Amino acid sequence: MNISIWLTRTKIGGGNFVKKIICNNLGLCSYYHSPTSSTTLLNSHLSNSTIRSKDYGFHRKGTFRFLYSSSSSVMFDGGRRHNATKAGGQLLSENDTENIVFKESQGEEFPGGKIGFTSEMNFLPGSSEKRVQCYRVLDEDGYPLSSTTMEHVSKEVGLKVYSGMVRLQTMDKYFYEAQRQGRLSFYMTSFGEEAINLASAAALTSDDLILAQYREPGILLWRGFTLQEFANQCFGNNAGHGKGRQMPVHYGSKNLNFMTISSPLATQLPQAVGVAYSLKIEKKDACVVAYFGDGTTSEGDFHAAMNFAAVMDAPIVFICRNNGWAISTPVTDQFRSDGIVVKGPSYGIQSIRVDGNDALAIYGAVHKAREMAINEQRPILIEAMTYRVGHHSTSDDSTKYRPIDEIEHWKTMHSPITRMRKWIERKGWWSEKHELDLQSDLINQVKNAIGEAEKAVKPQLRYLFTDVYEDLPTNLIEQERLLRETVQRHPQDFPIDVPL
Ligand SMILES: Cc1ncc(C[n+]2csc(CCOP(=O)(O)OP(=O)(O)O)c2C)c(N)n1
Ligand SMILES: [Mg+2]
Repeated sequence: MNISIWLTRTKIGGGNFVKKIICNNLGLCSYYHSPTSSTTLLNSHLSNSTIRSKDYGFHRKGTFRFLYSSSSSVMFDGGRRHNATKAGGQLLSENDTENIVFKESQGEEFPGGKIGFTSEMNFLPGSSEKRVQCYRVLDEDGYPLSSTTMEHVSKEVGLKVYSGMVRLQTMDKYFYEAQRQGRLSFYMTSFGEEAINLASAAALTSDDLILAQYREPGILLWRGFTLQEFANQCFGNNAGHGKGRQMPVHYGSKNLNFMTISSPLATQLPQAVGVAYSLKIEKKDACVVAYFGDGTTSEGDFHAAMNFAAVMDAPIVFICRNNGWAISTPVTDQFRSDGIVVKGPSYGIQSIRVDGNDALAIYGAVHKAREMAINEQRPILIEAMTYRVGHHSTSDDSTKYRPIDEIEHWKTMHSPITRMRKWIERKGWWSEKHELDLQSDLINQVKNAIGEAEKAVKPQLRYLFTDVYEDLPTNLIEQERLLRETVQRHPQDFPIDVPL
């Protein structure tokens, strides 16, 4: 039996790389390694007895095994006899086997590609005990990890990301309070998820189109949506872009390439792929970025979007904010997989898990993902691990279904804002004085915006029916007539500040 095995370029310890291993059914096994050319060639002995072996993986020193044709075990006995170790006496590590691509003479050209056969009945495991690790740049104290690869962050970007996070937090705090005082009908905060918001926005260009869920207003903030515009939308006044036709926090901005939020979960995802496909057709130097929560991945639209993006090679970056909760449903009741990141490869999508409370990790991963999506014309999935520190919305009290200690722990020990502040302070870019000035300035700006939005005139009743059709269809003309009649009959049931 002739078998060729290619091992892709893989770090195998000691700074050396295995680039290629070729195995033939020879009686001898020889092995050599060249650190300078980064090439390793292995001619290995393949014995029938070892093909039948059920003992997969590594065992004693000097022997290593590979999975063959997805299930049979092929043992390359590079043991003591043949001295099958790398330069420096190291054995190939278990990780090396993960990158092996097998090609063999047996098998069938099924539609979609050649598949080898096995005599063993093996079911693929549903999940792995070893969870996918999280890419991180800064530790909890804002120190870069010693071995981390980090995208360069300029002082300007670093400070803009940090002050944007504080701006978002301050806006959330005051808008939330305004809702508690009965001045706003509804609100949703992004507490704890400020880094995902601002650092991902910073890694994009303004040409990249955003289709978000609802906990990502920081992207708009980054792009220049003003506090007044946020307040106008939330108060549903005449100056708001939606003229009061949407619930608060359903922002949108054509100028800023930010598609208006819609409440039904995951509906933005297949749409986002369609938009990405249009960018591809037009050969634009831009991608689409679609945001969504962990709970949203249970919707069919998420899966449709992933597959659609993969087969169309659409330039899109999917960013899942895994904050642990979908209102009161914990992730443990949401899926049995190791989160979201593992779902990507099953659709053929390159994926990464990132520490969502580390602004620099998010910045680096999104920057790279954007580059790959555009240059290689393909979708990328990012799972950003975080925690929803606030209640789901103002209609929720999360202390009813999760311990207050847990919330406090994430709020105090894993704050993305504190972590970023420590980093910029250590760089000498930020001080206590800067912080105090920023805070007081922001508080004034937010309070003013709320005051102005509250005073502004409400949209006229007729706007309920405009802006969709050029000529109003007869059913809507009829609905408007009925509405006006009803308001006249029951004026006490309608807000007095809405001009008829
Ligand atoms: C199709 C659909 N089903 C249910 C809801 C009600 N709903 C609104 S938000 C939400 C939870 C979503 O959780 P997740 O996607 O994790 O986002 P998070 O709120 O945690 O940011 C649910 C179930 C909805 N809006 N749309
Ligand atoms: Mg969630």
